[in-house]
Amino acid sequence: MQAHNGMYIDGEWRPAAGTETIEVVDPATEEIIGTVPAGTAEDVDAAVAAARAALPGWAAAPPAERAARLGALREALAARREEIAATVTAELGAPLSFSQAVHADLPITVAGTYAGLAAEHPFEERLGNSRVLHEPVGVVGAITPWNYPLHQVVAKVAPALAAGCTVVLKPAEDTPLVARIFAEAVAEAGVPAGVFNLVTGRGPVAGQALAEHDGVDMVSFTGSTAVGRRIGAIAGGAVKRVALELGGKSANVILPGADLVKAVKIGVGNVMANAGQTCSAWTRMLVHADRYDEAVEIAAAAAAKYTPGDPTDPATRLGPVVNAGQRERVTGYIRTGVEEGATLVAGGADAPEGMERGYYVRPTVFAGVTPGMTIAREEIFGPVLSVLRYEDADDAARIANDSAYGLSGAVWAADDEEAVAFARRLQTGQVDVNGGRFNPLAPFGGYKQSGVGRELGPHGLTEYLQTKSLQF
Ligand code: TXE
Repeated sequence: MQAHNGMYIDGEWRPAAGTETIEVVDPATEEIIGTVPAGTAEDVDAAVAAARAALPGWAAAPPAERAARLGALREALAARREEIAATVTAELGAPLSFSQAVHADLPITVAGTYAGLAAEHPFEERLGNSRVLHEPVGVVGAITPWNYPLHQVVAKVAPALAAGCTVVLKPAEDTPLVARIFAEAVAEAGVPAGVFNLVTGRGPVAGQALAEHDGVDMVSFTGSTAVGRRIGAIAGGAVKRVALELGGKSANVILPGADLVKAVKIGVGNVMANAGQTCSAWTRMLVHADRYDEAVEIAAAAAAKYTPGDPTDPATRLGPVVNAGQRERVTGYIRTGVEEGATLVAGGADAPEGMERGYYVRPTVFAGVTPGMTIAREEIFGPVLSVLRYEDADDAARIANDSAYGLSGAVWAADDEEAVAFARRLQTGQVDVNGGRFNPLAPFGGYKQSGVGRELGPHGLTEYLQTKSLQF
């Protein structure tokens, strides 16, 4: 049990202003594994003041110096890989193998990309008789969710620091322990005091105080669309920069010429990863009517292999969901799917056999899902796949785009050219083509209600810059 009472402000761990705490629960055992302070507006004030004071020095630091600090941060995180993985497994419930390969290694990679980009980015350009300067936006308030707790932090803090901004981070209530490890790594990397500050706390208290703070020039938020709307309204009212990465209901479109077995199996794996708690998950699988029954059979068999288990066991591929509320939400959607007439072909709302403790949900696949059903429209954020039928390519494009969201997706076809032609029709921020590999430099973000702005790579860096032109 780790009992912490500090916030990382101005380069040191300071006691919180108040005495309230947040309990961190292991979702596999339901045991309390730690406590962190529930920050108040007073803590946010102190952190923002530190970030403002550090801003001129950091903004003026040569890009090579910022790059060196980010390189050191990458190394500090890499040195703590196993601690990061074990911590994310304990507070989120992600299987250890996934925590190592994704929750630890992905942010380490992303920090490395920004060490490179900080040095290489064209912070100045010439345009006719003008010199255009790309300057840091200022103090950034970063508010992050629990689903990829370190990645979401690094995907905001690394580009902000590369751009010359300073940051106050408010991580999610469920997963603050890995954020503390991140703060320690920042300190080890020699990032100057005040450039990065951490305030743990509750969304409506510390999060809201941060978003509303006059000393914050930009809010970068990842989380639910409901809270994203509020943050957007606050930022709009104050005319401050905002970046929002919100929910998704992405389509995995399997065109008739595709390798069906591969497309379906990878599609199921995509939804089961992280117990379905991935904003970009391909939760709607679209299959041509002629191959629909075959696809459903493959999907059901593939899902059944994701036996829920102890996330600390290296063989486990499906852990619990993050908390009791999330389990209620996910099983509620499964019940709604059944009530609205979809057919359960794998899993269901009952607790998995033999798992008395822990917030486990069975790997679930629905067939006979039509585009109007709740499970085809709302983000479930659990290990639940809906398989939908289409008649032809126009029908597939219409169903795929019939969503308030537009974050991600996939297209499988006989060849890349056909898949790309179809991908052009999708209203979504990214599309995997025939099982494409993840690229940490590629922009990530949403069309429609999935958000505003892009993360990762040079596009992610640009979000934290504002532009000044000098005419000669
Ligand atoms: O998110 P919240 P929750 C979706 C997913 C999930 C649902 C609820 O569908 O089931 O959202 O998750 C902070 N002012 N996603 O309730 O509340 C909060 O403290 C300022 C999608 O956990 O949006 C946390 O740090 N901040 C998603 C962060 O916002 C506030 C990832 C996100 O929490 C606040 C997570 C307020 N008034 C959930 N209220 C994705 N896009 O990946 C809360 N927060």
